Amino acid sequence: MHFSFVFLLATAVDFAHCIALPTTHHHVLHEARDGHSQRWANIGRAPSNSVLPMRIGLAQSNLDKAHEYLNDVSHPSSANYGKHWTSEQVINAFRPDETSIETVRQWLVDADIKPTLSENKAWFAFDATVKKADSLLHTEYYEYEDLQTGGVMPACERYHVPKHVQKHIDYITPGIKLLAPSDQPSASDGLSKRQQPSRHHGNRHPNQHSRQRVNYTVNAAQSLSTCDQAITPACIAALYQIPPGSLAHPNNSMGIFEAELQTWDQEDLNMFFSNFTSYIANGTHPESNLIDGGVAVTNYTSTSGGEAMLDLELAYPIVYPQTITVWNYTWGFNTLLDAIDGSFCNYTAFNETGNAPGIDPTYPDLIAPLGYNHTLQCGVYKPTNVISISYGGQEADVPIAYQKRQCNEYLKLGLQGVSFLFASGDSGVGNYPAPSGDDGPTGCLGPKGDIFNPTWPNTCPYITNVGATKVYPGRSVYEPESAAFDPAGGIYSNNYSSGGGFSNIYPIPDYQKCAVANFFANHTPSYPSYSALADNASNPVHPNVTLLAGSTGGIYNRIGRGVPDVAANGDNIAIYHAGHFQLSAGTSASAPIFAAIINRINEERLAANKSSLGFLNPTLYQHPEILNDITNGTNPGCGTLGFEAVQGWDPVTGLGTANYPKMLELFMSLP
Ligand SMILES: *[C@@H]1O[C@H](CO)[C@@H](O)[C@H](O)[C@H]1NC(C)=O
Ligand SMILES: *[C@@H]1O[C@H](CO)[C@@H](O)[C@H](O)[C@H]1NC(C)=O
Ligand SMILES: *[C@@H]1O[C@H](CO)[C@@H](O)[C@H](O)[C@H]1NC(C)=O
Ligand SMILES: *[C@@H]1O[C@H](CO)[C@@H](O)[C@H](O)[C@H]1NC(C)=O
Ligand SMILES: *[C@@H]1O[C@H](CO)[C@@H](O)[C@H](O)[C@H]1NC(C)=O
Ligand SMILES: *[C@@H]1O[C@H](CO)[C@@H](O)[C@H](O)[C@H]1NC(C)=O
Ligand SMILES: *[C@@H]1O[C@H](CO)[C@@H](O)[C@H](O)[C@H]1NC(C)=O
Ligand SMILES: *[C@@H]1O[C@H](CO)[C@@H](O)[C@H](O)[C@H]1NC(C)=O
Ligand SMILES: *[C@@H]1O[C@H](CO)[C@@H](O)[C@H](O)[C@H]1NC(C)=O
Ligand SMILES: *[C@@H]1O[C@H](CO)[C@@H](O)[C@H](O)[C@H]1NC(C)=O
Ligand SMILES: *[C@@H]1O[C@H](CO)[C@@H](O)[C@H](O)[C@H]1NC(C)=O
Ligand SMILES: CC(=O)N[C@H]1CO[C@H](CO)[C@@H](O)[C@@H]1O
Repeated sequence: MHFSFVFLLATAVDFAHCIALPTTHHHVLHEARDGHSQRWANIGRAPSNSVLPMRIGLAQSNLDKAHEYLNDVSHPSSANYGKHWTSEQVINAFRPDETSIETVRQWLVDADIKPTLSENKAWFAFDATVKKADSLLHTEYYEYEDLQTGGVMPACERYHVPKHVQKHIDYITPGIKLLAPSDQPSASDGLSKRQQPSRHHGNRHPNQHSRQRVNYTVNAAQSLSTCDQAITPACIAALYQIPPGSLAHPNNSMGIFEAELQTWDQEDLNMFFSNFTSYIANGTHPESNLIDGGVAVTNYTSTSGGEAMLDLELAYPIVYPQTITVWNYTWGFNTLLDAIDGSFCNYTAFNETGNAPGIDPTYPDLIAPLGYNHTLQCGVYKPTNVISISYGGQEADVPIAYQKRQCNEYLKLGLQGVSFLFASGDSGVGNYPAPSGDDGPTGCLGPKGDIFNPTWPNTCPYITNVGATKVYPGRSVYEPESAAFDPAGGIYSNNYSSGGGFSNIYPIPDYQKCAVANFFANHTPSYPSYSALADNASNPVHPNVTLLAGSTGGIYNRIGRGVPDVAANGDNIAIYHAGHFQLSAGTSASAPIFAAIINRINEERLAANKSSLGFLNPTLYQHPEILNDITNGTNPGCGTLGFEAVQGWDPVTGLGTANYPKMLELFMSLP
């Protein structure tokens, strides 16, 4: 168990001489929480003299231009295609402007607070007693106990800031967030493995009791005639026409993200290589970039992670002889982003914590028995050109400001030439029903539990999302695949269905407008819809879909960013894990497959002295002909069949699966 927050014992600034505070009518609501968490118990008012380490994140400048900047280096018809920025250029382009800094400083100084501005001018920090914070933000701080871990953290239901200050503030911590750091698939922490989530009740020891996947007997590892039963590396190479790799540029190791409790096992890898890919040397293993106490390798088979083994056994056959780098750390995407971009570290935090208390782990962790008791790692690694991530949660369970701040960071890394590929989710248009998911008995939203529930961070427009396809029994690798659906494939006996749908936060990005318009024009879903977006100012609660859907009875949004962008196989995947052959499933498989293909294309571009690809979507949507369109299947959820895979883009399989020769030809033709 570890806490994300502890009360400071230090003495606070002396507030004995407070001047009069602004009156309520000048204040406006900045953030409010939807009180549905069953995980946290309000255990009473926070003691008025305890000290809160307050952080005020300032609104960044030029964010309105950010999309344009990104497009300039990633749109195939731009003269600046591939001319990625340095991290210094990125920092300078977005630092908060002087007006924001001065307006917020003046507000605090008027309240008799002496704030410290962070080095990159992104944060004000100060210590305040609960009493002081209550009056500053016209709120009441309470203590909440995490019923799963026993951790206690302060938070409020809502807080207010002066009207003239509001637009200069991103968000304030501690604030409305009550997101636990260590229990994986809980929606209240927003992070779960896409493939076989298992519940780790607040400890750091492997405790996997996920559903055992189907065992599998290898009989013809190189044969393409059994790909309808088991997807082997040979099947994947045939499906996407990927030739054997031969290049290994020193700066093109493929990045894969693994969160806590995911170890890889050398003996498992050796057995897999020996049976399926004899061209990969026995003993081949990833390099580990250990973040904040992540631990590298184990040879103890029973604790190796299904997610890590799946990711590695899919990516190696495609990228070899290139290496793989595992970004290993305990929890949260922000810690990864901190480690590969030091400016993000300072941007989201100040001094020792670096991140949002309550959402991200706090380091040094002096409470957990095996906690990482050093400072947060900032900018210690250079990001890999490609990062594959098979973890996520639901958009409805993560505060809007937090999501947007993190989404901006994906944009900034895209500007620097990094491609992020995320698994789109395994529960179709909704979440899994409780208890597997944390969004109630249906896993869907609204008072009737019938509104589609898109995934996080997938709706962020600056990442590439990968949905899942499958080869149905009796079909061959030379026929088009279908959207993945497998009643036997989900966790806790739930159906497994490829994640897809529309954001309630982000509008449809430019690069996707035609594709989505075509989908609605030619294949209008039969369900009622609504057209609304949540934003911080008018609707500070996280996407309150009741409010968004209004009284239309609509169950999905017509004006939100569509997910996924592309697809790759994700059912009946042959792996070797925990000492035996198994079949695995999930968009967890799809992301590393597509990411490995992108890594191969980068390999060729680097060999030709070109840049890495960076943000992929503008090119993919401009050139759908480089993908195999998937037109069969649906992604059930929320008591419906979900959306349909149709001709052109759809919210089930996106633009389709990779056609490696066509992708290579197009991307090599770009500057
Ligand atoms: C969402 O909006 C509805 C309608 O305005 C309101 O009744 C409900 O309380 C809101 N939900 C939350 C959790 O704020
Ligand atoms: C931040 O850290 C510096 C040095 O470690 C210290 O002097 C300063 O008081 C800290 N500020 C806050 C707001 O914690
Ligand atoms: C798969 O095989 C292993 C080892 O032979 C065995 O322990 C496990 O129970 C089997 N699982 C199933 C679902 O048959
Ligand atoms: C790899 O990157 C390093 C530092 O970023 C650079 O100095 C080196 O020249 C690169 N290597 C090649 C072969 O491009
Ligand atoms: C990542 O680090 C954790 C400890 O934080 C360790 O248990 C796990 O084995 C590591 N995973 C990988 C893939 O190296
Ligand atoms: C891999 O090499 C190790 C040590 O050299 C050996 O013990 C093991 O049997 C080999 N594994 C396979 C699958 O060939
Ligand atoms: C397995 O790991 C232990 C330490 O964790 C080490 O002593 C042992 O030699 C390793 N075995 C193999 C086969 O690598
Ligand atoms: C982040 O801030 C810390 C402490 O203020 C500083 O030491 C470090 O250099 C900063 N890193 C970057 C990349 O700005
Ligand atoms: C950090 O943890 C290690 C191992 O658990 C322990 O030996 C060390 O004393 C700890 N250091 C601090 C400062 O707590
Ligand atoms: C799984 O999908 C089937 C349709 O194939 C449906 O009848 C069933 O209710 C679904 N089960 C769950 C738990 O959603
Ligand atoms: C199309 O998808 C359905 C399931 O939705 C499946 O039963 C059927 O076999 C698929 N057809 C082809 C040609 O793969
Ligand atoms: C079915 C099969 O080919 N199994 C082989 C997998 O690899 C191990 C190690 O090389 C062999 O012992 C098995 O025969």
